[in-house]
Amino acid sequence: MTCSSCQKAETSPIPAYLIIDSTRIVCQQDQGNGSHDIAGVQVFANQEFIGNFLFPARIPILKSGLVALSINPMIRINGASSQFTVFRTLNTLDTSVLLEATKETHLSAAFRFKSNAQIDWQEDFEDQSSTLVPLSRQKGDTAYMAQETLRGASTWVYRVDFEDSDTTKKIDLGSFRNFMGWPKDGTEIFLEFDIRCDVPVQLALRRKSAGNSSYVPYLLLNKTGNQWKRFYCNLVYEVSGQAPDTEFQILFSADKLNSETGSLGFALDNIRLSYLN
Ligand SMILES: [Ca+2]
Repeated sequence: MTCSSCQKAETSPIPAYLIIDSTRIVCQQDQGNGSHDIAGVQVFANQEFIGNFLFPARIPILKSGLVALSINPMIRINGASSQFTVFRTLNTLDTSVLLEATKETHLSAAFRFKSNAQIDWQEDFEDQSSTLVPLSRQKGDTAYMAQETLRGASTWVYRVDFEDSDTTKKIDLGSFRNFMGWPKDGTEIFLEFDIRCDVPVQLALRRKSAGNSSYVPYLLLNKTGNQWKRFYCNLVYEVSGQAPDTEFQILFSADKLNSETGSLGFALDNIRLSYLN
């Protein structure tokens, strides 16, 4: 006697498992540091698409023997797991591994920036200076370099504190530079940074071209409390299709309301802006 489900169980191929234990980013000078929050990988085995996997990932692959793997790093855009996308300014990792059915093969994945990756801005504040500058601030607001613990290590960060006062406090931190030459053809432009904030922080772009200037709110970052969080933003939507002479300034803005008491503020570290040329 046979039944289709039994037959299926008997003939189902048995996968090998790829386990990616760790990921890192290897940077050259002027590409920033290895800070990252790679959230998963896109995997191809012998040119066949296997899938997209969030970490921790135990990836079933129905192949055995020496298998060619191509692995793309993936990130969550705007902190949303629903926008899980390949971080295209980094190289695909091409490697070969020996796979055997039922067995686990472990891999440590190192990614590098593509040779045509342009890093327009990177800042880690380790020299205790910054090109991020307060554009508008009110009496009593302080913006300064401080040491904090991030990913278990002490590091210099850019910090803004609002002290108690009887007025609403507001600050706009801006990139000192107006960026020019960003691709307007739909190429992805990734801005990544670490942030810890007691107040919501508005990420925005100021666009300037031929005498016109506009303020474009991009993403409102919710309070993270005492936790540092790394964000990846794709600026393509506000850059694509703009006039060729458009300049962009990046702004981080925050308010402290009258009703909020105590020393509140936010801190930034490990900023990087990259795209493909
Ligand atoms: Ca730092």
